[in-house]
Amino acid sequence: MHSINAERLIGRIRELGDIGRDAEGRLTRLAGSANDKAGRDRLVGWVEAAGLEVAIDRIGNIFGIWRGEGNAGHAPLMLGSHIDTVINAGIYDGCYGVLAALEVIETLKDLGVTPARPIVVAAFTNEEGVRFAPDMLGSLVHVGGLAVDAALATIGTDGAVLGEELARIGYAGNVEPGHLQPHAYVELHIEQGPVLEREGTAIGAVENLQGISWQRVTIDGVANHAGTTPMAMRRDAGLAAARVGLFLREHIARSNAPSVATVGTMRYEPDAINVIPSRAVFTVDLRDPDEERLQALEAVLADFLARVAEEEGVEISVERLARFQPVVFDPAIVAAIEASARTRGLKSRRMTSGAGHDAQMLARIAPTAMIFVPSRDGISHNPREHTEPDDLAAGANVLLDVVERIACSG
Ligand code: HGY
Ligand code: MN
Ligand code: MN
Repeated sequence: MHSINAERLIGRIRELGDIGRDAEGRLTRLAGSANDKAGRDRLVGWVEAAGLEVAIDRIGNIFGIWRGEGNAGHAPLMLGSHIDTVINAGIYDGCYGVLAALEVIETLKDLGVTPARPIVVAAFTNEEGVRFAPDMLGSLVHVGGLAVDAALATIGTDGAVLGEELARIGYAGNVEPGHLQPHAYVELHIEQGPVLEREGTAIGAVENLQGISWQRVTIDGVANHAGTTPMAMRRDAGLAAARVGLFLREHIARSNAPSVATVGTMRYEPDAINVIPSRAVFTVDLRDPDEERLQALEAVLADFLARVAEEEGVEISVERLARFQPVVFDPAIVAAIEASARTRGLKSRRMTSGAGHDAQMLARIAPTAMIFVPSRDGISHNPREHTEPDDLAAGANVLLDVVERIACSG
């Protein structure tokens, strides 16, 4: 059994994790930002130093390609994830998968292995979707789920245009998206949830990933005086908005389903302490592993919004931001992950991914699966995000085994 260079991997995760911190030390590398550029530049430096061919496509996806001798005619095995982050992020989400993929390639090169097919490390643009919706945008374009010109025209939460931002940071590549059609795709990622740690399990063999529905809701009421307006006479957009999050939590609690709902952003206008809000703009993130249940939850939300509009005397409009169906991963790759864990004496379990990942898109065009490692306290999208070095190394070694089985067995 071969092993990756854990010190090199963890050193790079920490170095990349220091790129894009503000004066308070908060890490934020939103897609297309100057901080995103700084992270991208550091990654490209490592990829070039590893002797890989670098390709940047028109949506800014970064590919490090190891062609090897005599295997150019074969479809590549693709590895990867993303290096953009949420706001005030941890250092492992996405970055671990990209750097471990690079580490696996460098380990195989150091061993003098000649793979039977090219191996590619990908860093997809805007996986997080915090500034530009939808999330997984770069991989969605890569698999043909969204036309690149439409993606480049996406307007961010700050009014910026994605294509202009990519050009500004020097990552508006010239390669047509989808130029590399993978033989298979494997993504290593932190679990970002509590299951593996709670069970003392080192490796998650991810067999499916839940569906995602993102909507932006705008509620228009009437601004009025907070002191003089009787409660029964208000058309309070803020109150109407507040009812939505509460309703979703109570509905899901009653339904006893594994669905989750999150109101993650909320903006009031005029946003003044003594003015009844005339407008509320917020987002709703719904997820469920079952497509029918997710559709039913979307319908329940739509009915509730109609009821709130009636009861509160407000106008409500909804804009769809993202909608991805649940995906099932490739059983053979999942089995290869479990076989590697067994050989290495690591406990593993099959599981569903609660988070969205680029693998959700790649599964549309190639056999795909994911490997998870434990997250301390199940925390992610939070600076407290942490995975123990031994767990990081174990996950990367399992990725190495799966890569050797798929791409080096001839
Ligand atoms: O939203 C997600 O699940 C991912 O972090 N983009
Ligand atoms: Mn991620
Ligand atoms: Mn994330």
